Amino acid sequence: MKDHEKYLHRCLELAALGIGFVSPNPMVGAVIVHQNKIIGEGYHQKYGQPHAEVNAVNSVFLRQLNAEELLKEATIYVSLEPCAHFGKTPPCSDLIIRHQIPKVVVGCRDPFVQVDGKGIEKLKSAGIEVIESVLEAECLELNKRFFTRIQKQRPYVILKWAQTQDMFFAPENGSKQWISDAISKKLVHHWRSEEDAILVGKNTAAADNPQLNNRYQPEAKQPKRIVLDRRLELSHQLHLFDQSVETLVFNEVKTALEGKIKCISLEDFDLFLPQYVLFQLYLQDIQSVIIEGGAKTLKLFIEAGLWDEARIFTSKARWGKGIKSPEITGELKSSITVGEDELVVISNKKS
Ligand code: AOF
Ligand code: ZN
Repeated sequence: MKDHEKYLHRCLELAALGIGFVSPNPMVGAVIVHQNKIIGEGYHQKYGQPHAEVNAVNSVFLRQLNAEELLKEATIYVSLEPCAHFGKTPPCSDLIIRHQIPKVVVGCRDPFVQVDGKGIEKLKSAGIEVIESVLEAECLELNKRFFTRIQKQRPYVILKWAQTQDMFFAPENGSKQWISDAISKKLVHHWRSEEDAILVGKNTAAADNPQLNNRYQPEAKQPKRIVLDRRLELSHQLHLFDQSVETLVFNEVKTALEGKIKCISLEDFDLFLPQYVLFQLYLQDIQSVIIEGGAKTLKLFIEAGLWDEARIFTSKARWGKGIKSPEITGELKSSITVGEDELVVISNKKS
């Protein structure tokens, strides 16, 4: 069992390299082992491109002269159930069967309707030994965005904000004032490349004129921008509308917008129902979203219980006045020091 866990850990490490590039697919890693030695490995690198198992099998052929023979005595470890369907690529379960790999160790099942146990069934029907649920909790955690999208028909929602020691979020006069440490800022930018989209409300867009990109790693994947602007009152001179990435504007006006700026209509009765907004993002294949403010927008999602994770930076500053930061309760996931700040991550077990 210990060996199974060791190789599955490697699968998880490999899988995680796909973060930001494979959405709305899951991150998947695969390792092929022959007589206790890794003879091949691979991961799903980019949406639409080969799956982890394909890359792992190909790597055996690149590294080993007698690949075909070795595979017949090998075990393939995969962090997610091998697929059973013809999607953008042929089924991975067929690939395993074709190469007569006799044993498959799987981290967790794939809930995608076209797979959902069918990959494992296919393997077993071909006489292949399948061991399931090794490091299952870790595999589920790795693909929390993918599972949320499939099981809840909405993106994984991450709330993010910074607050002062005395729980203030922004100055009362609506001006922009940086709260968190410079290192926290770099971390936030890094997070932006890990998720599909960043959402802000109208007031934050107008007051802060945010770029919502990862400026520290310009070569990294940049997230889509989402803004809630019911009456389309925001100036198009704002950074948000610079056409550098796809930008979705939720509004009631229903005018056609240009280029990469897209309009998503709200009916009067919809207001900014968080459910509606998230379902529209789901329809756009957005698998995860960071909600970066302001207080009103964050509260909307908190009150609806529609969030999965909150990442809150608390600085050492005390303001004594200002706009109060949102109140939130959930399960403490972690608490670390980032520069001068305290970063607390809370997860919502009830969402
Ligand atoms: C695997 N291994 O590495 C991944 C899997 O459109 P396609 O062909 O890329 O298929 C996408 C679906 O395949 C995706 O929704 C998920 O169910 C599964 N992803 N499966 O065997 C992999 N990335
Ligand atoms: Zn596959």
